[in-house]
Amino acid sequence: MQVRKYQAGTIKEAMAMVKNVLGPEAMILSTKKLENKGENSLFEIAAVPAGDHSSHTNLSSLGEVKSELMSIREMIYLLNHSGGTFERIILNPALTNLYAQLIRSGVKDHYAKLFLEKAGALNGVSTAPVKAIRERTIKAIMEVIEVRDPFTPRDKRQVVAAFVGTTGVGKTTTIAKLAAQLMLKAGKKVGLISIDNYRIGAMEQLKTYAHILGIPCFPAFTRKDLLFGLKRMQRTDVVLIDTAGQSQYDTDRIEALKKMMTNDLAISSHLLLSVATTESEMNQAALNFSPLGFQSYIFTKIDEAESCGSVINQIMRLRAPISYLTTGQNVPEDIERAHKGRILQLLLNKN
Ligand SMILES: Nc1nc2c(ncn2[C@@H]2O[C@H](COP(=O)(O)OP(=O)(O)O)[C@@H](O)[C@H]2O)c(=O)[nH]1
Ligand SMILES: [Mg+2]
Repeated sequence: MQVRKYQAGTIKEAMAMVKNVLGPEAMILSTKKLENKGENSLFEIAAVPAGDHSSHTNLSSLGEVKSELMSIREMIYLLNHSGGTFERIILNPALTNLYAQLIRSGVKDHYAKLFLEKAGALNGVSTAPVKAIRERTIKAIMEVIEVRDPFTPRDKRQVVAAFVGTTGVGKTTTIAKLAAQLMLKAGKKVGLISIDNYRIGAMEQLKTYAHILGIPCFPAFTRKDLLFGLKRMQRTDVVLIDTAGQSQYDTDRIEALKKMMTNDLAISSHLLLSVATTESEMNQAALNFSPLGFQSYIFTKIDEAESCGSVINQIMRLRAPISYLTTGQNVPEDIERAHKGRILQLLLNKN
């Protein structure tokens, strides 16, 4: 392995030198600021040409070494996408990697920066060991993630939960998965209601699932129907309410849905957001459905998403607990109760 060193007045210049000589696939081994007596600073990058870094490395440490290396291509990407944060942590390779993982997962730079700041990673020259700062950064991320399972309360009270979100996000499928899980794993008595206040005929799919599971399912075109259905299912443990026909752009319809469900009825709302959509669609849906006062997020289509940073961005923009994640089209398997560790894993490993 032939290590080469390049020096320049700024990290960017040094990086450009490495790129020109060794190519964009070259691997960075270290970056440091040299002690020099003059007024100008001097940076040094140590790198190896592409392909050279693995030739003499023993196999057991290869994975470890690889995860600490970063190609010039990635470094330049981060320099151009980080709004200044990257320059501040680049001299700390271990943190650079954590930061890079967050950015590659789609976490917005200002949130990534906030976590690093909270961990004390951006306070000039830190004396704390890198491992401790890394742990503190992860802790800062964990602190903003709140998980809760609103469908299996400890006490005996009945849960009535409406699933809201834009058409196609996975409401009906998620209700079917959850109904099955609650019945089979938690031994709950479950009932279903389908609110279809615009008579778009979205009932059949839910009815089919109810039939397979052998549980009651009532349609609700009006508030009166809804009250009737709830009354008939008084003895169930959980009533899951499907809502059809609202997209994030239909603010009037969302208002109408609110009118139908609120007042004296103790119905909680849960907002489904697809991780496979764009960040701005996700944000718009959350804002427009917020009059319903949703009590948890359910993030769907994790399996289709290239990365999961948008989950963190969303809870940073509008704080609410996460209850469930869905991971595929299979009913009832592809649903998971939200866990902090899993969300962190999605954030740091899935790129
Ligand atoms: N890949 C994937 N597809 C899903 C997931 N959840 C739902 N879908 C699919 O998304 C489509 C719309 O789902 P549906 O439940 O009808 O959405 P609704 O309009 O909100 O009721 C269906 O084809 C589902 O199979 C998921 O977690 N992953
Ligand atoms: Mg539906």
